Amino acid sequence: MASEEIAKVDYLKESDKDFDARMKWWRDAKFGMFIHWGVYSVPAGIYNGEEVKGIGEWIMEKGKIPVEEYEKFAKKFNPVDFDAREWAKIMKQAGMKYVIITSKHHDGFALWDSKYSEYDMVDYTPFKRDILKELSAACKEEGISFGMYHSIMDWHHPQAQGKKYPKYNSLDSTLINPEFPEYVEHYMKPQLKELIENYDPEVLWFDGEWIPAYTHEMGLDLYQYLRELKPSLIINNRVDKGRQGYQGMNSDDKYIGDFGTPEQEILAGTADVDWESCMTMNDTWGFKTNDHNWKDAEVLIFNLVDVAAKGGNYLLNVGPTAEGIIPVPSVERLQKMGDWLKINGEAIYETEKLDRNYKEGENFRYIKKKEESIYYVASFDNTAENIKLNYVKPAKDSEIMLLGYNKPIAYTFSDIDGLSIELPKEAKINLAESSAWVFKIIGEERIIE
Ligand code: FHN
Repeated sequence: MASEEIAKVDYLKESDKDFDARMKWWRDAKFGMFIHWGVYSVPAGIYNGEEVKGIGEWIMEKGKIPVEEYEKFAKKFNPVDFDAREWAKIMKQAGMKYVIITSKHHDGFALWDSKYSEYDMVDYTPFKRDILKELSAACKEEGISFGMYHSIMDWHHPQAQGKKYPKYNSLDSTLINPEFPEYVEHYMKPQLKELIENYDPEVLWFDGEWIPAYTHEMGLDLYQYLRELKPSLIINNRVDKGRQGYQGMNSDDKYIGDFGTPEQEILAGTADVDWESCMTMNDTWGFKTNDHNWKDAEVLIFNLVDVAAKGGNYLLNVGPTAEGIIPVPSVERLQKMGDWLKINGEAIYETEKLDRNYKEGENFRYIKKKEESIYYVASFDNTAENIKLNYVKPAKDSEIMLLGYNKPIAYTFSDIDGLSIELPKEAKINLAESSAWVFKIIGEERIIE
């Protein structure tokens, strides 16, 4: 091989060993923050005095707002209260280990200072600051891995689904802009290159891949291109065309992508591939003034535990306001999750699913510590006097602990009756607030044929 030819690595054929090494931090992290933030937070669900139905970041499409009209919102986007350090502290306190923020959503607006477009935070708005530069630096300071969501669909760019095509409805199967390959090669890929070079993301989270103009071949090419730019980069399955709708998993191994992306739902069971469930706290990704349908913190904690027991990651969304504030109801829920994780985080981080059973009935979830014979059982019904468990066997003479309670818990075990744990009354007092109690058991998984 000529010395000047560097051996090209084929990242589409990565070894399991290299893949596992690259995914390790992400698998251990378990819990991340999704941030949908952009021009759509300015109208915040309302256009011409009318409530526009649907998710807030789709207001341009759902409200049939012409590009020239929508650009006026960009001219008003001035998040004077944005404080990247404050956001990073909220993530840290919540126990979130990584963040995925929209660099560019379907509306085509860039949250960074792009040299390929004036339609960006620095050149187009009165704010004139590079959001991604400030947030990536703040996350690095807090030890939070930084990632970006990037839409393949673009309702602004004339070579994509923008101006030239007044009907930019991405769901219109006849809408294939003949110039889209130009957009991919001379706009999307250069913008992605500057994002990688300037903000050093650990994850790229693609979306909008469903448009007919985008092909499987483009997906394979884009994945290889990005891994060559940054070999350690982790890229979701929406870089390609294999996702099965909101269920989020690839329909076939031929499609590329490092993890599946169930959306607004959790897999019904476990999977043999990596996956991450992304969800909103209310009903919208981008901020909407009138969406107050917030999930309780108990539901969010249950989701986190359920996802971890099934071997996945949980990506929980916040939609900041046009002023740059993460809504108070979101912050309140994240604080409660962080408080729960301060006591029970060892049962979530650096864990994996059991070989056979991830749950028992509806109120118990089993989770195993990686590379250790430690099993956690999360109990969502703490009214009972004692708990019967069949899928874990304590090591002989070992102690069973209840996280957050300082005394060993009384139990009995037999090969016939399984494990029976008594719930101490004073524990109920100590942990009354907690929505999920976690028992820590040294032992082994008990397989019942
Ligand atoms: O169209 C997007 C939507 O705006 C949002 O970004 C979600 C969250 O990932 N993904 C797409 C809908 O499937």
